[in-house]
Amino acid sequence: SDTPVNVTVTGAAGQIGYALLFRIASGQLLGASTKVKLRLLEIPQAVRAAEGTALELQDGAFPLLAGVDVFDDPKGAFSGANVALLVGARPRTKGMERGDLLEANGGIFKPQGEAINAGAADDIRVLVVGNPANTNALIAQRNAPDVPAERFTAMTRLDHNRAVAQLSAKLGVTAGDIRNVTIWGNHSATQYPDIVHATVAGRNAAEAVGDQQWLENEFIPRVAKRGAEIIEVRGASSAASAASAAIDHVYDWVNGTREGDWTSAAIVSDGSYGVPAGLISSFPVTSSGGRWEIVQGLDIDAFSRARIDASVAELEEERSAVERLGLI
Ligand code: NAX
Repeated sequence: SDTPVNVTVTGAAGQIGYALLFRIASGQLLGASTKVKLRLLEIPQAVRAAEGTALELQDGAFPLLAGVDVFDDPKGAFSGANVALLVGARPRTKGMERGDLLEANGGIFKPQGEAINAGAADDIRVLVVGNPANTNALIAQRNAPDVPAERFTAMTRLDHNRAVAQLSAKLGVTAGDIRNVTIWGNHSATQYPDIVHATVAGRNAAEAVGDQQWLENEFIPRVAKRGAEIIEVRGASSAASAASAAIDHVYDWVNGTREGDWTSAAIVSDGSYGVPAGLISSFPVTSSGGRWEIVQGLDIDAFSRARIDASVAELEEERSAVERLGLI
């Protein structure tokens, strides 16, 4: 269509932002026939750097890019937003307790939720990337009471893609041959990457691997701790892969998941699989008609149940902590 879609990106001057913005501008977020207008939000100290990125975006001469505006206030940045990618967050610094981290991020995601509530477009879709992503998404969602809760999501697609990649490497196939992998729970070290229902070329993947030791002692911890591995090897945290996963998440949300497959996204729980309603937790999901749906009816074995429960318990603790802080 000729009307551009307004895409707001926070943390635009950061390293994920740098990788993400060029892929959005090239049409990979929404498809090759949708014009986009970028609205970049940064803190005042980083606005100049964001403006530099805006100059580079202009120099890309992207046919679908209808404009780039830079903001230092959430109200302006989210005004008219159709898609919002919340990447900027307060990182955990040395000696910081989890409560301090949640409080500092509450100072970011509460006003951003309020600004989305006040001024975003009716079809707003929000993806939170900035950590702790699930609980930051919960804070934003609960501060946007006029927006349907289902429009707030948090990113576990990078974890999902990492799981697919590890499994495909183990089986000597390409990522596209793997289906029905799930990340459950929190985007944290407690997440549960689940291949019980995964298939490779139509065959059960766990059976094809045939090695429960590998699954428990290599696959699960490697996926859950992949972020630390990247930092150790690259000398900086995941950026392009995180941007790529954010693109995948929004693209699938808008355009649908492929037939016979599902993906993973942290969405507001409706109580499915015993995950308390209202928590933003990762599930196996399909998308069609622009809506996520939780895949129903999967058998959950005892091993999976314990892993899911542990990660969900962590999310409940985080929710209690932000309740105590008055953030939700
Ligand atoms: P950077 O530190 O490079 O960039 C963050 C940017 O956010 C900075 O430019 C900062 O000025 C900006 N910012 C801070 N507060 C802001 C606010 N209130 N409004 C607007 N902008 C603000 O971090 P980067 O590597 O880009 O990572 C961004 C976030 O993604 C981090 O929280 C990180 O932990 C998280 N990640 C989440 C992942 C996921 O799978 N969900 C994976 C990758 C990544 O680790």
